Order: sequence, then structure tokens, then C-alpha cells
Amino acid sequence: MYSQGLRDSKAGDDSPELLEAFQKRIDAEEKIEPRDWMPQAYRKTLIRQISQHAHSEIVGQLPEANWVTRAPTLKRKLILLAKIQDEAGHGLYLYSAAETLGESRHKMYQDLLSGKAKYSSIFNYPTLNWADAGAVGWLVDGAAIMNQVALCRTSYGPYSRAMVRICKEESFHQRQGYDIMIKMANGTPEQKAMAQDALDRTWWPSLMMFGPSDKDSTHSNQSMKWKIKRFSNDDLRQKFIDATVPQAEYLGLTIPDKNLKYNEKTRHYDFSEIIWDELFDVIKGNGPCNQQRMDARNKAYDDGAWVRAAAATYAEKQQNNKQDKEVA
Ligand code: BYC
Repeated sequence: MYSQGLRDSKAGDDSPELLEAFQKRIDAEEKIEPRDWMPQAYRKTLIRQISQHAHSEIVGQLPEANWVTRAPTLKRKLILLAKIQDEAGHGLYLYSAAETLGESRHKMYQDLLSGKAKYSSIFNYPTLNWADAGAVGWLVDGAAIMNQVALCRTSYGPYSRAMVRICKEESFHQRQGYDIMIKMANGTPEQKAMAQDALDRTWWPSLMMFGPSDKDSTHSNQSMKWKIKRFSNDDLRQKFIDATVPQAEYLGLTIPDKNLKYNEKTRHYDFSEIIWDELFDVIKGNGPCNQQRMDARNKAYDDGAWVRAAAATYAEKQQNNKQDKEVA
């Protein structure tokens, strides 16, 4: 943990002057840096959001990992491996960004493993056919980019800087997914049916990635005031739908929503009500793959115990050698 000299209030004693000065900095679009004064609730909200984001990147490797051994060509396998490796990197940048707020990586990770911390609902759905690897890249990474491009302008400096690099990589991920979809949609009738099936199953869960509707979002108001979030959940969801419908049309695939229709007046697509009970159920741990995902993360952690022990022993030896040299 490399954050030192944290400066914020004790619970409840944020003075109005400090809060006002802080809000002025936010309104002036100044970035807040790790050693700056910040309200305790701002710090807490960031630790919550950034650590959940990091967990999503780490757990998000699992659905695609399902296809590494069965990717149809060596080239597809290499691309998929590179993408999954990028997701691990994103998780690490994000844990580092959260550490600058004074939270230890160990604590964040334990919260994931115990089921206390959330991660994105989307990763609790299975990837059943090869076209799912395409749909994940196209829709899941596509939704992620829509949300993350906005986060490049988030008010907390380390988070916004991490997002710039992450977005560059996510845009490659989205394109590789769409490239798989193009191939499948223009392939044999069976391949096109697989692409349609993947879209049918991934569409609604990808819309749920943006979170509950604005009226049910507990954190949005305050997070928007602090410019942690730059757009509301519903606004980003709408942007994503507007951008994605023409892409589905180009593929010759049908988005599974009978009410999806361009509205000339609003210049946006109208769409059906999302089944919110499904989102809340998955968040509570009752999605199709929640248990499988948690078991996989816990097993990886347990299997890696010897690596952590070896690394700690090596670090200790290095430290002792350094001290010996200093004494000599
Ligand atoms: N799933 O008040 P709200 C990726 C929770 S990974 C689960 O609107 P907020 C990728 C929410 O946490 C990209 N939980 O919250 C990786 C809150 O619970 P708590 C992941 C959800 O924070 C590998 C409660 O519901 N992206 O790209 O203002 C392969 C109330 O919600 C969800 C990020 O993490 C959900 N879908 O807004 C491929 C982006 N939605 O904490 C791709 C960063 C809501 O009170 N995060 N909840 O217990 C954000 O932008 C915001 O946190 C959210 C939610 C928009 C997700």
C-alpha cells in the first residue's frame, strides 16, 4: 500500500468550510490527488467503486477463459489470450488506484473472496458457444467502454489516469468481439444462428451492467455531484443502445426486444422495461454462475498460496541482503 499521509475528516466532522472548498475544486474540474483533503464519504465511495471495478476485471476473465482451449484457430486463441491478459492488467491498475486511498489490496481481495464485495453482474452468465466470445467483446466490452470513457474524466486523479489506458485496450477488445460476430453472422446458417443466440442471451444482461434505473440508484446523486460519475446510469445505457442498434443491423442480427424503435422526437431508441428483479437477484448471488465464479477465484487463491509464500521469503532475503551490505 503506497498511500501515506491521508488527509480527511473523522466520521461526521467534515467542517462546512472544508466541504465547500472541496466542492469548489470539484466544480472547477480540478483533479483530487491521494494526499489532498477529501471528505470521508468521497474516499469511501471511491474505494467501493474502484475495488468493485477491479474485482469485475478479475472475475471477468473467467467467462472468456472458458473458450481459450476451444478457440477455432491459433490466431483466435492468441487474440483471446491477449485480451484476457489485458483484463488482469486492468484489475491490477485499479487495485493500485484504490490503494492510493488507503485501502489494502489484501483487504479488498478478501472481501471479493468472502462474497462481501460486489463485481459486475454480467460475469455471472455462462458463455455457451464460440459466438459468446464475440458477444462478450462486442457488447460487454462495448458497454464497459461507454461507462469507462466517461470515467476518464472522473474527479479522482489516479482513477481517471488508469481509465485512459484501460479504454485504449477495451476498444481493441470491442473490435475483436465485433470481428468474431462479423465472421459468424456471415458464415453458415448454423454459425449465424449461434451469433443470434449469443446476442439473445447477452443483450439484456449487458444493459444491466449500467446499474439500476436512476430512480433506484442509491449512489448516483452524490457521485454525480462529486463528478466521480459524469453521466447517470440511464443516460449511459441509452447512449449504448443508440450506438449498438446500427451495429446489430449491420450484422443482420435482431436485437431481442419487440419494443425497440427509433423515436424521431427524442432521437433515441425506445426500448422495453428491463427486468430489474433479474439484476437484483444476480447481484445478491443467485445468478446462473455466481457460485462457479466464486469457487474459481477461491481455488486460484488457495492454489497460489505457495507463490505468495515464495515471494514473501524472497523479499525478506533481499531485505536482509540489503541490510547486511549497509552494515558491512
Ligand atoms: N452489477 O447506486 P448504484 C469489464 C450495485 S469490467 C453488480 O447505481 P453506483 C470487463 C452498486 O455497486 C467493467 N452490482 O451504484 C472485464 C451498488 O451496490 P453497493 C466493470 C451492481 O456505484 C473483463 C448498488 O448496486 N465496470 O469491462 O453509483 C472482461 C446500487 O447501484 C451493478 C465497472 O465496474 C451491476 N451491474 O453505479 C470483459 C465500472 N450495478 O456498492 C469486460 C465502474 C449496480 O452500494 N463502476 N450495482 O453495495 C460504475 O461505473 C458504477 O459503480 C456502476 C454502478 C455504474 C456500475
